[in-house]
Amino acid sequence: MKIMLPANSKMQSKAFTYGVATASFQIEGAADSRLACIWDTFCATPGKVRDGSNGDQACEHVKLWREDIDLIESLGVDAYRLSISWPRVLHKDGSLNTQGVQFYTDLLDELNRRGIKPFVTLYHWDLPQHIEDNGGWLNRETAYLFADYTDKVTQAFGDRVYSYATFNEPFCSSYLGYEIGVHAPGLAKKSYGRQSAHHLLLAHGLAMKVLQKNSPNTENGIVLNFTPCYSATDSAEDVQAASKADQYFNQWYIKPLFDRCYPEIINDFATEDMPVIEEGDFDIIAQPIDFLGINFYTRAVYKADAVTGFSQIDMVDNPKTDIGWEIYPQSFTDLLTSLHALYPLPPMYITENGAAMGDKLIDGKVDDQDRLAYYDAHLNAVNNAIEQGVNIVGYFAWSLMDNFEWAEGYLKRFGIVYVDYDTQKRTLKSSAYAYKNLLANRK
Ligand code: IFM
Repeated sequence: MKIMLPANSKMQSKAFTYGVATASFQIEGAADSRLACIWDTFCATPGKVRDGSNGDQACEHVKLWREDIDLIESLGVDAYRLSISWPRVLHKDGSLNTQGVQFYTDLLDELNRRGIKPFVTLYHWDLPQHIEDNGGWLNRETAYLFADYTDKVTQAFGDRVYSYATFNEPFCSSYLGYEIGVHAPGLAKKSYGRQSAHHLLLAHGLAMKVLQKNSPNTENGIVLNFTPCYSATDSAEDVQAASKADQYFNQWYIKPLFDRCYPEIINDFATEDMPVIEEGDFDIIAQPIDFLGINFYTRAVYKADAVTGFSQIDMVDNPKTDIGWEIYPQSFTDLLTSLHALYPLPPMYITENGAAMGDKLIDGKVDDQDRLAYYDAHLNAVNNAIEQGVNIVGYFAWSLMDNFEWAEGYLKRFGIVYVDYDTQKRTLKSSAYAYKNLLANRK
């Protein structure tokens, strides 16, 4: 099977950027050459990660990065999206760790030498543990520490970077990490979710100001994840439930960037769950951005719930990926067109999209036709949005290679390249060959 896009698609042109994405904690390993982060602590807490694993080795990318760049180049991509490990590049006192910085400058230099654009995310969840010990994202001071970290690394990287994203998926850091505790740091309180979200967004705004000053020629923005919310029935109650879920899980993170306020659902909050918002915060948060990154995997369906307002229902009969996420590509198009209708958006990159599948390595091959079909359907869903006038300028497959999938450990494989964790051998899956073929045949 091939990935097929309409012949006249904008996505068949070389002006459209294609890439692959990874994140520091998920691939780097070499945990002993950096400070501890919240995910080291979370992994060391029994029962938090399904297979009891951690990021100590992961894909040993710190050791194997040259081979990994060969792999990236072999796919024929235009860009590589990676993240910087804050605890690798700064010491506890906030000064630069020159060894950690060197790792990234060598990597960035090599990408540039090969004509692969580096898309750098400054925060993909690996907060230094000593900062968490001081309150982490519940402490307003962390937003200022993030701006300082941004200042130092962007000066150190000079002109090596094509694009900076401040944050990857602040929803995951705040909701999963501080509100329901299934991600690091594993805290679970409603007010914590909203407060940490506010500080993450504040940190984004502060860092954008630093980027505008230090790195005015890179494309600077933020990466948000969206799980579009649908109502289980047409009843007014279910429609309202889906709208509330959408405000809570999705709009919460984008609306302040453009409208300088949180969605209406904030008025439903009990006083003790209200985040502390200081005067002027929304002006900081709503800095102009050069691009918006969109991460999409699945949708969610809601019905009204007398206690919680909305509750998700399982679409039992619909196809799912190996991580249990429904496969529903139409919702990707719906998401992109609805965001386009709601906000004055800058150009958008799809910064993550992909699927965990139950891959099998047989005779040195992984024939992941299921993932390939997912990519085909979702790339076409993006194309449909473009045809309806949405300004999407690039697409990154998540992920370059199998890696540490957070609370699932190594049990779920999202890569288009298979990783044998015992030998660290990388094997291109059928989806990687199909992606490569799509890219090679562009005009
Ligand atoms: O692996 C993650 C990634 O770190 C952030 N976005 C979702 C992916 C799949 O769960």
